[in-house]
Formats: sequence, C-alpha cells, structure tokens
Amino acid sequence: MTETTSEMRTATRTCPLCEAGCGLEITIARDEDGFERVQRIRGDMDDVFSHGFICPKGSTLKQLHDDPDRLRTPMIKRDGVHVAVTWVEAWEEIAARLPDVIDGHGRESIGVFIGNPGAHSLSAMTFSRALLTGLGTRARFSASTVDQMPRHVAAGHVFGSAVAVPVPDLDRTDHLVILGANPYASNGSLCTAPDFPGRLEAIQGRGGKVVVVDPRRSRTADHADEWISIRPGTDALLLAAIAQVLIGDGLADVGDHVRAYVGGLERLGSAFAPFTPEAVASPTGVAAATIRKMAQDLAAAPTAAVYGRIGTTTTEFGSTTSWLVDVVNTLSGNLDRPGGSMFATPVAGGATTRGRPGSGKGFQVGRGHSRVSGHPEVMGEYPVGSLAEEITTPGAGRLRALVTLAGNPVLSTPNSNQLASALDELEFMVSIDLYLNETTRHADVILPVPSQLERSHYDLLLLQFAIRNVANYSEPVLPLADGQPDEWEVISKLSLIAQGLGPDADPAIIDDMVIDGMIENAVKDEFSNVFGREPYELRGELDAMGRRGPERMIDFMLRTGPFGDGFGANLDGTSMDDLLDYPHGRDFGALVPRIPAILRTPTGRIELAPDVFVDDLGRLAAAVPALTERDFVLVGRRHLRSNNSWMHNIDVLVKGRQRCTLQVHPDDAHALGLNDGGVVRVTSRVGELVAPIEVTDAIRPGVVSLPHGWGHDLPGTQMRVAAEHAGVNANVLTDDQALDPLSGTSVLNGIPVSLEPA
Ligand SMILES: Nc1nc2c(c(=O)[nH]1)N[C@H]1C(S)=C(S)[C@@H](COP(=O)(O)OP(=O)(O)OC[C@H]3O[C@@H](n4cnc5c(=O)[nH]c(N)nc54)[C@H](O)[C@@H]3O)O[C@H]1N2
Ligand SMILES: Nc1nc2c(c(=O)[nH]1)N[C@H]1C(S)=C(S)[C@@H](COP(=O)(O)OP(=O)(O)OC[C@H]3O[C@@H](n4cnc5c(=O)[nH]c(N)nc54)[C@H](O)[C@@H]3O)O[C@H]1N2
Ligand code: SF4
Ligand SMILES: [Mo]
Repeated sequence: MTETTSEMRTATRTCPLCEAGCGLEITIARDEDGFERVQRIRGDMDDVFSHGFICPKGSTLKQLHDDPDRLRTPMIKRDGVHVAVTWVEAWEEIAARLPDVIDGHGRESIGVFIGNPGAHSLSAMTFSRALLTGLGTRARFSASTVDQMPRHVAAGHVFGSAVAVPVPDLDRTDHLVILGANPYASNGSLCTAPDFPGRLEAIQGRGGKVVVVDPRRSRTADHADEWISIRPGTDALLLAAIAQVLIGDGLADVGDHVRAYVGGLERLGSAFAPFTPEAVASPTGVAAATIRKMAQDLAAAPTAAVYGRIGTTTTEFGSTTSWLVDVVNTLSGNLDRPGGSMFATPVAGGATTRGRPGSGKGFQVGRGHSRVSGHPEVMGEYPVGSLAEEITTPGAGRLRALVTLAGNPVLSTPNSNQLASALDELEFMVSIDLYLNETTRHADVILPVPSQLERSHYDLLLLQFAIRNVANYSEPVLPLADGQPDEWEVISKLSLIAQGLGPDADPAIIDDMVIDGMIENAVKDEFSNVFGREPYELRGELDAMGRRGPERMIDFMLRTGPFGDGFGANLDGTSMDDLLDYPHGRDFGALVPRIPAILRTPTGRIELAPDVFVDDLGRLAAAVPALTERDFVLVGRRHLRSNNSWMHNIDVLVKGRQRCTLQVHPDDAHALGLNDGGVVRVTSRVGELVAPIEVTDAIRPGVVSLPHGWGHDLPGTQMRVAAEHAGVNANVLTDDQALDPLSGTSVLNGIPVSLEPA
C-alpha cells in the first residue's frame, strides 16, 4: 500500500526475513533520473501486530536490494566458472540438459531441496508444490529435517494434523517455560509474535514468571526470572519427570474444557513412572527439587504454557520431546485455553480450517522409505542428512540431478563437507537463489529471484503459528527489474520444462492449473463457504479482479477462509480487496479455543499417548548412559544480527566483533589450556575445524557452542563481504548419521566433540 507525495512516497511491508513478520515503513524517493530508491526503512508504528517493533535486520532490506553481489541475471557454469547469461540462454540450457537426466535415469534420479526462505517467500509457498509435481520425484528434502519436523510429527500423531501446532498464548499467560529457544536473538519460531522480547517482559510486568531451560545463559535466560541449565539432549527426560510429578502427585487435571476429548490418559501414569525427578536429575543435570518445583508451578499458575524450540527439536529425541511439551501443557490444564497453549485460526490457507472439523484421516509416516538407509518418509520428504548418500551410493534410483530452492545446504546441513563433494558428482544441478554462494557454486544453472522489495508478501505459513489471528498483505515496494521474472514464474517455468514443455513454456499454464485445483477442492468440500458453487463462476469472479499468480490464490484463500466473504456468502468477510484497505494489517483478534474442531484424528480425540511416543520412552531410558558419558558436547546458537547462512553479505550486519566463536566455560578452558581470543581444534566423528575461542561463564561446563551458517571462505562464490567475515562452518562437525528416527531430523544440538589447543 502506497501513499504518494511529489517525489517521496511511503510504503508498508511485512518483513520476510524471520518468523516475527514485523511491519516495516519504507520511504522511497525518486532521484533526478526518475529512479526510485529506498531512503529509509523503519518499524511501522501502526502495524496491528508489531506496533513499530523492528530488529537490526529489518532495515537491511535496502542493503540487500542494493547489494552488488545479489544476482541480477541467470548464471551458467562453463568450464568450472559461473558466467552471466540471459534468461533465454538459461532456460535453453535447462531444457537441453534436464530431460536427458530424466530420460537416462528416470524422474526418481532428481532430488529437490527447499530451504528456509521458501517458507518466507509467497511465490515459493504457493508454487513449490507445482515444482515437485512437475519434477515428478519423491526424492524431496527440505530444511524441515534440520529444524521443526519433530514438532509436526508430534502434532500429527496427537491432533491428527501436522500443522495443528499449539503456540504459547504469550499475551495472556501467567507462567511461561521456554526450552531450547532464545527469542531475544531469534525473535521466535513456530510462534509468530513480533517483539517476542517485549511480550516476555510484559508477562513479568503483569506479575507472571518466565523460566528458561537452556545449557547456555542466553539473552532470554538472562532476562528470565529463572535460568535452568540443562545437559544438552535431555529435555525429554526433564519433561517426562515433570509429567511424572503431575500425575504421581495428583496435580494433573486436563480441565473440563477438553476432558471429553482427551484419549490415552490412563496409559501415561505407568509410562512415566520410571522417570522420577530423582532418576533424571543426574542425566539432565537439573536437581530433583527444581524439577518438582517446575511441575508444581505449572499446576499452580492460573495459566501456564510450555514452549520448546530448536534446542529441543534438533536432538535425538526431538519428536518425543515435542510430544512431551504437549503432554505437560495438557496435564497442567493449559491446552487450548487462553493463557495456555493454543491454536491459531489462520485467516488464509490453513489446513486445519478446511474439511470436516473434529476428525479426519489422521497422520501417517513411512509411505515410502529412502533408498540407501531406509528412512521412513515424513510429510512427503526424507531426512536431508541422507541427501549426500543418495547422491553417492550407486544403484537404481541414485540421485543424478538436484534442484535447490532458497536453500544453502552446504552450510546448513550436517556433515557438510561430505555433501559438498557429493554435489560435484551430480550430472546436473539447478539453483533458484539470490546469490552465488557455498551451495549454488555447485549449480550448472542459477536462476535469480527478485529482491525482497520487488515482490509481494503474505505470511501464508507462519501466520498459522501466530499468537493472534492476523492477516497482512504487502504489495511489492519496487517494480521488478527489467527482464526479471517473478519467483513464481521462475518456479513454474522450471516445472514445465521438467514436464517436457520446453524453454518457451508459459508459466501461466501452471498458475491456472493450481487455482483451478484449489477451486475444485473447495467447491467439493461440504464445510467450505463455497460448497456446491460453480467453479467457472468463482474463477470468473476472481479473474475479474485482474490478479494472477500468488495474488489470485491469496484472494481465493482469504475469501474461502474462516473469515472470508465466501464470494458473497458473508458480506462482511475478508478478501484481497478488503486487505488492501488495511495497509497495516487486519487484526482478527486473540486466539480462540479450537478443540474439538481442529482435531483430525480418526477417533476425533486428542491422542495423548500414541504408541510411537510411549514406545520411544524405552529408547529414551536406554540412551541415558550415552547421553551422560560424553566429554564435550556441541550446541548451536543464534545472533540477532545474523540470519542462518545468507545475510552475511550485508556489511552493517557483520561488521564489528567476530560472532562466529566457540563458547567455552572458564573451567573447561582452564583445564584444557585454552585462552579467550585464542583458537581451538574441535573434532567430531565426521570432521574437524579450528575456531576462535570465547571464554564465558554463560555456558554450562562440558558444553561448547558454535553458531551455524558461517564458513564463507569456499572458492567459487561471489559474496565479497561474507568472505571477509568468513567464520567457520559448524556443520562440518555435525553428523549426518545422527538423527531423530521418528522425524528424520538431524541432531544439531548435543554433538559429541573433543577439543585441543590449536
Ligand atoms: N548446526 C546447525 N545447523 C543448522 C541449524 C542450527 O541451529 N545448527 N539451524 C537449521 C535451521 S533451523 C534452518 S531453517 C536451516 C536453514 O538453512 P537453509 O534452509 O539452507 O537456509 P539459509 O541458510 O537461510 O539459506 C537460504 C538460501 O536461500 C537464498 N534465498 C534467500 N531468500 C530467498 C528467496 O526469497 N528465494 C530464493 N529462491 N532464495 C532465497 C539465500 O541466498 C541462501 O542461499 O539451517 C539449519 N542448520
Ligand atoms: N537473528 C536470527 N534470528 C533467527 C534465525 C537466525 O539465524 N538469526 N534463524 C531463524 C530460524 S530458521 C529458526 S528455526 C529460529 C530458531 O529460533 P530458536 O529456537 O529461538 O533458536 P536459537 O536462537 O538458536 O535458540 C536455541 C537455544 O537452544 C539452546 N539449546 C541447545 N541445545 C539445547 C538442549 O539440548 N536443550 C535445551 N533446552 N536448549 C538447548 C541453545 O543454547 C540456544 O540458546 O530462529 C529464526 N530466527
Ligand atoms: S524481527 Fe527483524 S528480521 Fe524478524 S521480521 Fe522483525 S525486523 Fe524482520
Ligand atoms: Mo529454521
């Protein structure tokens, strides 16, 4: 939405860099040559969700747009060197080579990796399915298996839908327990809440309490009322013991509001019986009395919520830990009530607002198995930790081509040296990306996408995990550069070429197919507000608005969503036209209880004790010796001025003190003869590196921490600023074989390592 004066205008836009989705106010000036340039970016004070909050990254959308290293033309690798080419040449190259791989080795020989910004790009969210369909392969990988997949697996088994993910009701809770998250740095994840820190301080301001469980005294822990230092990888034990106390001491009460829907309660008493606070105190490193107190506080607080994030999911017991978070929230009476752990009602595109409410097909995994290690399929994908072996292991179905979309797996996935050399064995690789970086340097063709300011935005995915029901659509701030297709057009064209339609195929074909498919499904859904309508009529009404691509889809999703106008069925309902009247977003209110309607389990119940997790408690108990006998374990961390692997080419963010350091406790440093500012050799089962040492008492003895996303000193890249602040790649140390078997998610926190002075 734009307001224009003579030579300056102001636009508002949602920041797409992280899950907080802050509203930005962007001032644009026209220079003498008629070019529009961004002058200033600041927080949008009128944004209905972020109220002016912004972090140091938000304003750097300008620097990102202006970055001379950001790719403006496609690149083709010729004789080992990337050269700029025209779009026509790029499409012809792909049309000449991709079909050869398909003809020679079949569609299963093409792998796909979709990275994190794919969840922040409206084009990728609305068109990546079409890419997967067009490629016709089941060899699908994504950042989910280095991130939140365990959370989906728990939601799937317990509530019947992988996206029925409860979030802590931050604005109304009296007591919040945070495990393995540092929202002061990350601004929150799987809990969309701009100004997460401010909301935590507000809990304290109204007399509530914030408890942080983390092996590091993070900034969040520092601000909390209590920091509980835990041994990495043992949160499942801690939560099981809390559940044991709640049940054993008669404190458990799920509450009348959900009682009729909770199934499996009777199994939990015996399942948790072995996990007493006394039994888990030594392995977790948390005193039994502290654990009892945690349980008592959760039971006694008027409202309470437990929230677990990356430090709990990227562990050997990630899925079971996520389940235990739900178990404790339920047993303490806090599931689905204000101030507790609640579900969003997404305004657009929510899977839990479609179809029959209250029951469904439920959640399934293992509808296929990976070729080499036999990992079960989860949500249509395989563990990214197994990507390298799928490329290097000979035999039928071996991956011979790879498409990456918005991902940098060479820095972000485990045993990355192994993956980097595997990529060189591919016959063909295409990357859709903004940069020539550690991953895309392996690509035969790189297809650039518009800058973040040149495209529209709607947080289709992340608003499904928001702490308020909000809708916010942003128009592009700047027009597309000459000749640059929108990201959805790039994705669609690649899909069409993979289907054999050649380099001139029109992306509009996919666009029309996708919208027609959406309409078709909606009119057949007896619970939809357009049930029984004529598809061509709806299509006609949509097209009359003159929108295409993601805009037309969002319009449809808004109109058929829970607050939608239903194409006339609900005159007050929302639509794209309606949202355009709300440049600062439209607030649909605080979260409301959604049980039973949100449930999609076959029984129509909350499956609080599914076999998968109850059985996994046996594996957990058996792992205790291995979890405790380690010398040193490596965990990660994030910094406010960094964003995974790809914002390191922005000078204002990386300048100053080196942030890629190995944090070591003073006692450990002393014992090993390590000095602050020196360097240390870190070795794991799969690799080694030399990192700068930061001695700090903000970390638990026996634990060391290195952030991920660094290591920008590889040849063949084009990120000049990042190369000057290269840092080291933590994922040289993480182990591709170490994963949570229930979700295929890699262990990135709690990797056994040894240290020696270097
Ligand atoms: N050791 C360790 N490893 C980790 C983690 C950890 O905590 N510890 N965290 C993991 C987590 S949670 C995640 S999500 C992953 C992230 O890892 P990835 O999913 O690989 O994502 P990024 O590192 O953010 O790299 C994003 C890539 O997308 C490009 N890009 C940016 N915006 C766009 C866009 O709009 N469109 C397109 N097409 N490309 C774009 C960037 O140039 C870059 O190449 O890392 C994981 N790796
Ligand atoms: N500034 C910034 N913001 C980001 C990102 C970024 O790279 N930079 N990345 C974005 C992405 S993709 C994601 S997924 C989110 C992640 O958001 P968060 O989940 O908040 O991630 P972190 O900030 O890494 O915090 C994880 C914490 O877990 C702790 N930890 C490690 N191991 C364990 C353990 O075994 N148990 C417990 N209890 N704690 C443990 C670490 O010490 C760390 O403090 O952040 C997003 N936001
Ligand atoms: S916290 Fe920062 S990076 Fe995240 S959305 Fe807000 S301004 Fe953007
Ligand atoms: Mo992530």
